[in-house]
Amino acid sequence: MAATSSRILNSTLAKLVMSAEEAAALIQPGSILGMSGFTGSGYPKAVPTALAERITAANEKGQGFKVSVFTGASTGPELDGALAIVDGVNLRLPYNGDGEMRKRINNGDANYMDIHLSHVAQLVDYGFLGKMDTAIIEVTAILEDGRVVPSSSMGNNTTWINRADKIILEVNSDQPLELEGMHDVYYGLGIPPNRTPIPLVRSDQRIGTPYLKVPMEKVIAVVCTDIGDRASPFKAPDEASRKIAGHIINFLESEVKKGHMPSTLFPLQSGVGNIANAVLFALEAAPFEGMTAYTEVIQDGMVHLLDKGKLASLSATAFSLSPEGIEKIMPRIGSYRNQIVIRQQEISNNPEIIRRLGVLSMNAMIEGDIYGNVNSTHMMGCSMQNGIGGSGDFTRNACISFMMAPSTAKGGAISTIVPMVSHVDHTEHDLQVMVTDQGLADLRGRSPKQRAQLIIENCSHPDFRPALRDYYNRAEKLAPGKHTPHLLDESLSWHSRFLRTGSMLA
Ligand code: 0RQ
Repeated sequence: MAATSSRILNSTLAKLVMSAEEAAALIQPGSILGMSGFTGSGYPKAVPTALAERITAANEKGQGFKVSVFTGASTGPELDGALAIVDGVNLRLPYNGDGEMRKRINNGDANYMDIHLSHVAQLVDYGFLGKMDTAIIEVTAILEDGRVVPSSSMGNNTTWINRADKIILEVNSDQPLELEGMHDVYYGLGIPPNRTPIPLVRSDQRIGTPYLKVPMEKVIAVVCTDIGDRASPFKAPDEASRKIAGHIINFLESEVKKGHMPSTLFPLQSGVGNIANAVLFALEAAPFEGMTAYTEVIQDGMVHLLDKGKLASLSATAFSLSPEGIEKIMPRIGSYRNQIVIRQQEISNNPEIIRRLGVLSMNAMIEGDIYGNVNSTHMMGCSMQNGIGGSGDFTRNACISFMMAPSTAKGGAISTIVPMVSHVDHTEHDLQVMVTDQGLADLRGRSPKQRAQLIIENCSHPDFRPALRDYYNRAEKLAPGKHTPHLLDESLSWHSRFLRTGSMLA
């Protein structure tokens, strides 16, 4: 007998409560599954794990069983990890941070489509990615009238619920009931030619309803669980991250002095990881008050700024807290209800809104080149790290977009500033500022050659700077075109040297 939950108040849906194994038995091989989840929060846990067991049993009998998995962004070990280990994934999109899944993607066993987070819902809405069979959505509670309280992320839930033939709800009693009222679910997005402007003109504005509308006739199972979200441990900012944060704060101060923006700044977007958190913590001591955020994920640093009274409001599509953050913040999450809005990612990452609000975007890169092209996703041009995520949505459309990295990686063997990036996610046309621990290059209003000199002098590590200067000077003399001078036989030689010798140093 499956466990029931006091969180399922609707009598029709309460009758559909079953075990995760029974629900997983309703999923057919070859299905396209739309799952909730974004940066390790709000993803279904019990059903994907049970599905992985079912896939194992099918494989043992020699019956091939794979599914395609669409999510909001990264999930956790019970979903991506479990399905990857049993080799159960045909196509995965749009973003992954799980190590087991990464292995299958990079050894060629799983197909992975790395796409802008703002594109996912519309590609499914347009019907370009095939028919979605089943949506598996984690929720906090089901109200008496059937309205559903979303969980710790929104991601693509509205689209999956609309587009899938069948729906499985996972009601997670680990999610605080106080999440009720924090979400803003917008149902006004149509598809062309009937789209109208999204009426959001302030980052803290609410334009929808706090609840998910779930057509009851499509629900085939309700599963109860109490498994907690994956939480990534928080690393205290290292020296490089602190220096990067310092350069950005100085730059923002000078932008305010020049009158380019008010002292509240424009709404902030901050990516994931160590550097992003370091910038957020550094903003505490910076002379900006009443800041706002229009971003994707709520890391510990964002909530810290709210607590310190520096940040007035925060709009995102998901929480992505450390274990300590979950312990400290989730029990009193209700007290943030007037300051935090959780939106679907079609809105949080929407180019129209990002451009309208004049967002300041700050994202980490793997490497950048002397002309300002950026690689956010690929190691040595071939292996997928995580994915582009929302970095492209924000970098292309922000008022000022920052790309940040330590100037070296792998203990100094790799320069993150290279002659030519080994994969391009963000082009020289997209970003305005490149920053490393060495310094900041303001690329606005500069030609490629001016950018190259700035990036080499301000951002590259002194161990690699002479070689970059040498490359650039020779390219300027010898390249057939002088607009973006390159030596094509040599431009990727730094990467091939690393692959051959373990170091980019000559
Ligand atoms: O490898 O773990 O084996 O040591 O790359 O590097 O320095 O720990 O950086 O965790 O902040 O991730 C760009 C990947 C940075 C991330 C990226 C190696 C390095 C290490 C990780 P090890 P760090 P972070 C909002 C925005 C795209 C999505 C995005 C990312 C590993 O920020 O996925 O921005 N961004 N979304 O040693 C080879 C180089 C290297 C390198 C670092 N140049 N060459 N290896 N490494 N630089 C959120 C969402 O969209 C959901």
